[in-house]
This record gives sequence, structure tokens and C-alpha cells, in this order.
Amino acid sequence: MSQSRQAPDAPSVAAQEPPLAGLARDPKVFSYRNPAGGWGALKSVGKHLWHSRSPLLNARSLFKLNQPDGFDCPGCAWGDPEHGSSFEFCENGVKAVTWEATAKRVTREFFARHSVSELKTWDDYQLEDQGRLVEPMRYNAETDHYEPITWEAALDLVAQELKALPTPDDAIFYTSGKAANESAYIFQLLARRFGTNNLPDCSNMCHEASGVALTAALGTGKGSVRLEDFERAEAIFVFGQNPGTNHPRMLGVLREAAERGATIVSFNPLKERGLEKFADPQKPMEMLHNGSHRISTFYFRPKLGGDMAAVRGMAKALFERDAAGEAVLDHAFLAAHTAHLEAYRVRVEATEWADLEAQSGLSVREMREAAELYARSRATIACWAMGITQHVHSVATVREIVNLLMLCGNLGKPGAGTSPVRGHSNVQGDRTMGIFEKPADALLDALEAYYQCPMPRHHGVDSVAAVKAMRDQPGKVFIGLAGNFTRAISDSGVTEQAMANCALTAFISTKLNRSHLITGREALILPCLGRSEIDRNAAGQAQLITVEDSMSMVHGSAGINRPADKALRSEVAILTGIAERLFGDDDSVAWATLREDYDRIREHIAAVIPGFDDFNTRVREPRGFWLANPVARREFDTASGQAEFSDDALPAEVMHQRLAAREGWITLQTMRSHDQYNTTVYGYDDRYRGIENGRRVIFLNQEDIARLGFAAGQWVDLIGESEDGVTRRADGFKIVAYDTPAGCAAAYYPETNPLIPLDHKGEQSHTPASKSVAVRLAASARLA
Ligand SMILES: Nc1nc2c(c(=O)[nH]1)N[C@H]1C(S)=C(S)[C@@H](COP(=O)(O)OP(=O)(O)OC[C@H]3O[C@@H](n4cnc5c(=O)[nH]c(N)nc54)[C@H](O)[C@@H]3O)O[C@H]1N2
Ligand SMILES: Nc1nc2c(c(=O)[nH]1)N[C@H]1C(S)=C(S)[C@@H](COP(=O)(O)OP(=O)(O)OC[C@H]3O[C@@H](n4cnc5c(=O)[nH]c(N)nc54)[C@H](O)[C@@H]3O)O[C@H]1N2
Ligand SMILES: [Mo]
Repeated sequence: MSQSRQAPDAPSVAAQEPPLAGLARDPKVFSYRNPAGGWGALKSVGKHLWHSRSPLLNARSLFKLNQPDGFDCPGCAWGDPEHGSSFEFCENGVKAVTWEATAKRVTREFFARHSVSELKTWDDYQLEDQGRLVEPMRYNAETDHYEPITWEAALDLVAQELKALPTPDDAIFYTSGKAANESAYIFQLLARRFGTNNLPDCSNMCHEASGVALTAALGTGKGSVRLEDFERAEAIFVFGQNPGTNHPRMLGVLREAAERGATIVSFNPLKERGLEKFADPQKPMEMLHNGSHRISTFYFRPKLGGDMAAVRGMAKALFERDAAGEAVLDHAFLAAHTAHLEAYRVRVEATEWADLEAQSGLSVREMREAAELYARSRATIACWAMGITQHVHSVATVREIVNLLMLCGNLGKPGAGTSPVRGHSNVQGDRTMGIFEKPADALLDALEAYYQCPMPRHHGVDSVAAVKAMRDQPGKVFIGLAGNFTRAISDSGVTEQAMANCALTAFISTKLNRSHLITGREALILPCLGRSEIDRNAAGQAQLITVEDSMSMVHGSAGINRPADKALRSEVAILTGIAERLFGDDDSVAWATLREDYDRIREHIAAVIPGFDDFNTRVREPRGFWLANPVARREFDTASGQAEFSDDALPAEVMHQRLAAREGWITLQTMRSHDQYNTTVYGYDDRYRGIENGRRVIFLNQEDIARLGFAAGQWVDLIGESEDGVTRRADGFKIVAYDTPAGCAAAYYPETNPLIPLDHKGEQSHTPASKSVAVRLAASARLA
């Protein structure tokens, strides 16, 4: 056992965490009255181009973004139109590109100047803002500095540490959704060839609940709609998502839908600017007149974790109307394509309106109104994101959304279906490539048949289980393909101690982040090419990579910029380099040949992964190809062969109900500001929410501020639950009075991750429940 558990009164594990620099800022609050997008977005683009110190290079990069001959935007996973050119303006896509194509570099001199202990006091913004990593570095515990190491020695060290492990299951292979299909395929092959399914990924912290719920209900874990369905939908419901910041290109689609008269309905405790009003920076006339379009025709504001109850309330209203003889349900669809409707109806009828109101925070009238909007539409899409998937009862909530869609036949017809809007640009593709700790036998069979070697059958660890394993059994090897695992996952204090227990931590990264600073006995930074850069093989030929978006479109991506440094290697080169050292030259996988020509990797993918026949030809078509989704044909690969209703009971109480009785406690959601990409912080502003020059703020309902005995503008420390003996706190947050439902607070992630116990996670999904965290506030020693 490691020393991760502490007595409640011991010094807090998180006390070491708050980055001093971020703490010193004094955030300002202002009132943002303009629509989302618009001039503010253009101004911000200019600022970020300039800050990258290579504005011209970056301006050129932007014109190749999401073009058939360019590279895939490293921002979100929203789809591209299949036809025509699509230079889609997206402020946050610009930030993602310029952040990668910066002229700044993190050199060996930088690491000589700054010890790791010193860098640990820097905040996330400062670390990444140093620029691109350029050469492999190894941590020297004696000097407390990272020092240069050759690629050969670095890869030797990884292989040596892996070979020294007692069992293959002592290795953990983490993937962030930035990784392209080719790297992801090689990574899972490396892990499995090594003998483990320990392939946790960022999906475990993200849309896992969607995958679990959709697979159980419909037989496939992916969304069923394509981009053109948004052109035909009569209603679009957006649950728990902030597209204005996180999927800005989706706003254009919503706005077009609104213009042609579709009903747009949002469910969000916060009034997100992007969902209310949007001015398109690509429509100059509109901007000149400062016009903007209302996006959400209707806006419901449930309490945190209240969506399952809200949707059930809608279903209850529909069943009541059906019982009264109104033609609101699609009985033909229900009879032909669904199973277990009666059990569901019984469950819904047994759920009391009073309980639905108490849990959802919506009134019966509002739930009936939402049901009416839904019933009126003949084709409805339901979109959702983290506001739905990061709760304890997220799987049940997603299933309830699917239940609702089924009631009116909104599956497998134009303009209707499920749309879990994914996060990372290739997170969906990574799963398709086999990045999954619980692989299906079919995948393992296919791998065994193709490579003629055995694959491990027992399941591996997901992200939370990986932390527990490292906490409880020191000496593991952790390899991160992209991402910032240590910072992204919950319970930062516990996680940092778990990572420090490792024999080796090695990260394949483009930018410096906190994961690099929490070192195992050995630690390596392995810097790689980014997506915007040209990836050449030994013969000088540029390689193509591929990605899959949220609508299951697979397409190519080719970098156009010169690599940030000639020492950088591609992800595939680094991974195959490790594999060669582990398995030798005459391995059944010819690793070196794969590195030399990614077409060969795609040949392997075509042979092993269903749906990729003729991959190399099809991916070269301008917009790629669609991985057909059987749900779109009303085919359901479930036990019954039908779309299955679930009849889960409502949770007895969700967090806001539990905390109502605990004096001084409040439910906190941890979310993204407009100036961040997950743990990558581009700046200290959150324009649409009216915050400037700081991230350590807590948004609270005015009445809660008074009830808790504080005042707006006051500094507080946030204290989390400690029933398991771990003290959890994050210090120094400024109170901002905000329009959020009573009992529901909000603050930015990752600064709030120290507050979330590892075990506070989704049932079945094991996703940290980062949208319903119990916290209490204490006056802070930090004075204004
Ligand atoms: N610019 C930018 N783009 C991104 C990212 C980024 O960080 N920056 N991250 C990418 C990734 S990996 C992901 S997963 C996505 C994330 O995209 P989002 O899911 O939009 O991300 P969050 O900021 O976590 O926003 C959660 C939203 O849900 C609402 N919410 C919280 N709890 C509840 C609830 O209980 N019920 C309801 N109805 N709403 C709730 C919040 O008020 C907020 O509007 O974006 C992707 N795109
Ligand atoms: N409290 C709380 N925690 C959360 C969430 C939340 O809403 N609240 N959201 C969760 C979600 S949805 C997600 S997806 C995770 C995100 O978790 P991750 O995906 O692990 O984190 P990122 O912040 O996206 O990773 C950023 C790092 O990726 C590296 N990188 C960037 N581009 C590339 C590339 O092209 N190649 C390589 N090799 N490296 C690259 C850079 O070094 C950068 O520092 O966080 C989760 N954590
Ligand atoms: Mo995500």
C-alpha cells in the first residue's frame, strides 16, 4: 500500500496543488451583452494569432483547416459538411491551431533553468505557453531537472522498464482523443501484443456513459445522425452542452435550423450565451447591423443532475396524453422496433410528479411544455454532452433520452436520432481502432487471426481503476499517448501520489503540462509532431493520417507546416520504436514497415476492423466516407434484436437533494471556460460568462451566497468530501453572483479536480461525476 490515505486532520493532499501563479490573479467580472460569435470572436482570433508569434504561418494554416487537402481541426469532433468547401470560421478552432503552431520552444536550456519543483508551482497556462517541446527529456531526480536524452536511449529505457515488470498488466497505456486512427491502432496493438488490455482513455472521463447506454439500448455505442439530418430535423433538443464554446461550428447548424423554423430546445442550468444568441462572423452584414439570431427557442433550466427526471416528466406527460386518446406516440414504430415498452410505461406511471419536480428542479408545467414541443415535431434529434455524461446516474439518463426518442419513433429516419456530441477530434475514432479496456471478443479474434499470436482476453483498467491500481501497487509503467492524464482525472492529490508510485511515467506530447512534472522513479517526455505538421518518412514522403468525427465520417488529414523541430518524431515512429525494442525484428508484426508507410497500417486496419474495407482508396475521397450505423437502418444489435426501453428507477436522490439537508454544502459542476481546451488553458478570460483575467472563480446563485454567509467578490476555499480519510480542498476562489439554480454552483476544471473523490463516479460508466461534486465553502486566507 502506498501512503495515499491520510487521517482527516493531516495536511491536505491537495494543499501542494494550487498553482501559485494562477492564485495571484484577481479575476474581474463584467456584463457580456453581445451575442456569441460576432466581433468579439474576430477580435479574440487576432489576439491569439499574434500571441502565437507566428501570425502569418498561422493565418495560412487556417485556410487548410478542415479542407479536403488540409488537416483536421484539432479542436472538437463536430462533423464537416460532405459537399463543397467548408472554410468554417471557428474562434476556438483558431485557438487550437495557433496554440500548436506557435513559434515558442521549450528547449534544454529551459529545463536547465527551471527545476521540476519550481515548474510545479506554475499554472496550466504558463506551462503550455512555453511553446512546443522539441527533444526527448529524462528526469534526473538528483538534480530535480529534466535533462536531454537521445531518442535511442529514451526508447531503450521504455522497453527496459516494460520488460522488467512482473506482469504485462503492470503496464498502463493511456490514450487521449487527439491521437489519430493510425497511432491509436498501433498503440492498442502494442499494448495487446505486450499482453494487456490496460487501455484507459479520455473517453472514460467523457462520453463513456453514452457508449454504455447506447450499446445497451440500440446495439451500437455511436450516435445515429449525420450532419444532413440537422437540415431536416423539426426539433433539436440540446441537453447539457455548451456549443458556443466547445462546438462552435454546431452553432451555425443550430442557427440554420432555427432560421428555417425548427424548434431548438436547450436544457442547461446556466444560460449559455451561445445557446441564446449567435452572430455569425462569416456573415458580415449581420455583424455590421449587430444582428444576431436567437438560437434556443426554448430554454429549460434543470438543477444539476436533474435531466433524467426532466425527461421522464416529458415521457409521463406523453403517456398521460396517449391514455387520454391523443395521437402523440408512434405506435407503429413502437410495435415494430422496440422491446420492453410496457415495463417502461409502468415505471413512468409509478413515478410521482412531485418526485420529478423535486429532482429536476423544473415544474410540472415546464415538463409538460417540453413534452408538447417534442410531440409537435415529426423529426427530432437529441444532442447531449458532459452535462449529461458526468453524473453518477449518467447511463440511466442517456437511456431515458433514448426512451423519449423511441416513444415518437425518432430513430432511423431522416432528421431524427441520437447525437452524443463528442469532445476530442478523434476520440470516437480511437475507440473504433480498439482503444478500449473492455474489448469485444470479435476484435481480439480478428487480431489473433491476422497476426497469428494470442491476445489477452481478460479486461483491463479504465481511467479511474488505473489510478487505483497505481495507488495501491507501486512500480507500474504508465505511458500516455497525448493528453494530460494526471491533470484531467479526478482526485488530483490522490492521483499525483499514485503517479509518483510508478516505476516509469512516459508521455508522448506536444506541449509541457503538469503530467510531466509528477514523475515516477523514471520519467520521460517524448515530444511528437502535431497534426498541423508534415509527417515525412525516411524516404521523405509525406504521410497521411485519418480521423473519425462525431457523425462517424472517416477522412484523411495531412499536415502542412514544417515540423516545430527536426528532432521531433511522429507518434507512430515513437510507438513502433518501442515495439521493435520489445518484440525484436522478426516479430509477427512488421513494425518498421508500418512506420515507413501509413498505407500499410491502414491495410492492417482494413483487415481487422469492420467497415474499413478498401480503406486506402476510400479515405482519399475528398470528404472521406461514412461508417454506416445500423440504427440509421432501424437495425438493432441488442439481445432482443429491437430497440430496448430501460425501466430504471429514478435515483432516490441526486447530489443537490442530498446536500439540501447538509448545512453549508452545495453541488458544484466543473466545466470549461471559453479560453481553454480541456487542461490546455489559452487564456484567463471567459468572455460569454463575463469573466476576465482569472480562472479561480466560483459561480453561485445570489440566494446561496447569502444563505452560506458570504458576499459576491469574497475569496473562499473549496473543501470537498473526506469520508474516506482524504482531505480534499482547492484554495482561493472568488465568488461571482450568477444566474444558476439554487444549490447549483459552477467552477472551471481542472483547478477543481482535487475536490472530486476517485470513487465519485458513474454507475456502469465509471466516469468521474464531475458535474455533481459536493463542496463546502470556507472564508479564504487569500484576501482581495
Ligand atoms: N474550445 C473547446 N472545445 C472543446 C473542449 C474544450 O475544452 N474547449 N473540450 C472538448 C471535449 S473533450 C469535450 S468532452 C466537449 C465538452 O463540451 P461540453 O459538454 O459543452 O463541456 P462543459 O464545459 O463541460 O459543459 C457542460 C455544459 O453542461 C451544462 N451542465 C452541467 N451540468 C448539467 C446538468 O446536470 N444538466 C444539464 N442539462 N446541463 C448541465 C453546463 O452548464 C455547461 O453548459 O468539448 C470539446 N470541445
Ligand atoms: N473536473 C473535470 N474533469 C474533467 C472534465 C470535466 O468536465 N471536469 N472533462 C473530462 C474530459 S471530457 C476529457 S476528454 C478529459 C481530457 O483529458 P486529456 O485528453 O488527457 O487532456 P487534454 O487537456 O486534452 O491534453 C492536453 C495535452 O495533450 C497534448 N497534445 C496536444 N496535441 C497533441 C497531439 O497531437 N499529439 C500528442 N501526442 N499530444 C498532444 C499536449 O501535450 C497537451 O498538454 O478531461 C476530463 N476531465
Ligand atoms: Mo471529452
